[in-house]
Amino acid sequence: MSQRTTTQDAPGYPAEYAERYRAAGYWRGETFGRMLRDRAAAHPDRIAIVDPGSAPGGADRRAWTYGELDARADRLAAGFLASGIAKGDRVVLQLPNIAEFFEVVFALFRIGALPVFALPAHRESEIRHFCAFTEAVAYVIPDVEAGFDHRELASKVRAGVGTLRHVFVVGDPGEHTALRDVARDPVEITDGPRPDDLAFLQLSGGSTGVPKLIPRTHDDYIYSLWGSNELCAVDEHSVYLCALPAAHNFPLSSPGTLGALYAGARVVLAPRPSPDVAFPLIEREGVTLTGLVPPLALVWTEAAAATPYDLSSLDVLLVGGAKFSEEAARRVTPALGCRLQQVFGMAEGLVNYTRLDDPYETVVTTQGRPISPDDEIRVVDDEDNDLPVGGTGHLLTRGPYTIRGYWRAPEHNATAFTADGFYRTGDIVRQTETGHLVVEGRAKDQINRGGEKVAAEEIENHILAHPAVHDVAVVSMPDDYLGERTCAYIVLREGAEPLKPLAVKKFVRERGLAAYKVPDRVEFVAEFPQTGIGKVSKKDLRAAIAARLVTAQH
Ligand code: AMP
Ligand code: DBH
Repeated sequence: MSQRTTTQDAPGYPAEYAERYRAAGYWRGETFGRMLRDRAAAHPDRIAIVDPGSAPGGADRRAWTYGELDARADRLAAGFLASGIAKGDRVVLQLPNIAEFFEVVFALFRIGALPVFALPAHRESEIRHFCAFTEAVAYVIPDVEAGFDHRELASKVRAGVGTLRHVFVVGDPGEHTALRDVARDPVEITDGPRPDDLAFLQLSGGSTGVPKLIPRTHDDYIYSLWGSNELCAVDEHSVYLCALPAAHNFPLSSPGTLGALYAGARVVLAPRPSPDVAFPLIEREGVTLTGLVPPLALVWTEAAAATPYDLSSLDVLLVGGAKFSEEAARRVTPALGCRLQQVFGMAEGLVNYTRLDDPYETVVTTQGRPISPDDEIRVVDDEDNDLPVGGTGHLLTRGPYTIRGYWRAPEHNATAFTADGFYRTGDIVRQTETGHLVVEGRAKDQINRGGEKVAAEEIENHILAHPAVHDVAVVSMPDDYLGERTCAYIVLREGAEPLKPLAVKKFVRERGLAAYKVPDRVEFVAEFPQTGIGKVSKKDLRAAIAARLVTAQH
């Protein structure tokens, strides 16, 4: 098979590595389109996707078999092709946890068009960037979701992005095209994607002004799926509850909905992750595993004590996306009666799991070890010198499902990767004798709000656009529930009218940002503390806000 070489869009895997990963059996030469076809041929009548709907009593529950999902993907792929969507085109996808998510994704996979996985929370600023930067030809949305009309947003974005020819709407299309009208009689696709072609663009939580796009291939991502399935005991009898937003890398692939489909298992879509929605689904659908971020895991363990629902089918709860405290981790099994698996992953690649047969102490005190024997891990000091085992330092990684560079970001890639292709994760870790990683902190300029990543620079750029603002620094502040929240420190312009914190929050919201990026707290100061060489000392700002929060509690 020929090798997908480095393109102008993104660096690929060097040939010697690609050969090695194939020879080791990690890259199986599969594509997502082929994968679904094979499963549908092997067990057409098995249920693939359960969408519980929103009507009381489950009146609009939908259950699609593998055969049905396969046929739907074929018909929609034919419709997309007829609309002029071609191999390599980008399509921004912003759907909630509904069955159509999978119909669209597999239709695009079949053509070789690349879904760009926006989150339901994203708003005009992010969506415009994704559409413009990727030169997307289509944008797929729900009509109204969580009270927000995505069609209006789509109209605005479409007016400003020349490449965007189509807006497909699940539900009432308004001035756009109804997704249900797109499907056509299936056509044979002869030039679909190859296993080493890109499958989609995933989003990075990032640490820069705009979110970076992560190019993943069929080969590499599919390895992360079956590798995860083996470690999480996912097989055809599993029932995976997708409680987090389906587009996020964690519920998509660790082992997630796509891992479950790879295994021929059943995916159940939760419209919301709260216990009042998820617990009845666990009982009714016989859910065996799911994944949650730490704040939700806490809510579940508290709610389980008083729930009337039978959660006994739940076998494994994966928790990741942000650091899960040891104290909280110890509560999971007693409260929910299931096993805990910690997962420390990133959309750029590397995923670590505690193993189901690890000693309990390891499960509650570490964030796991890599999926693959060929995941290379380095823990280094500030000068990239390797530290002895047990030392705390920067995590660098390279391996069979970790990207070698972001999409169309050569300048950023020059610093985000080492010359020999290791990804600088920005995480500060320690590795135990057993190879398990413990996340000790973060070097990247990012706030991890209970699994939702906020790049400080992105928010700073928006706040700087306010005419009264001279300078701004966004930092994390400790929070019992989310782990961290965001605090924006602002220096006002000389002579500017005083601003209220609420006005700053409103300003950011009105610039069209996802709600989780609006600063939780705003502080005004005369000047910023500085480091030795005169840079803003975010370390001192973090310490200052943490101290104020402690004082406020007493
Ligand atoms: P992203 O690159 O946006 O996919 O976000 C991945 C980042 O989330 C990692 O680099 C970590 O900073 C963080 N993360 C994910 N899982 C965990 C975890 N279990 N513990 C601590 N941090 C985590
Ligand atoms: O936070 C993440 O991005 C993440 C967490 C757990 C992830 O991408 C994953 C597992 O695959």
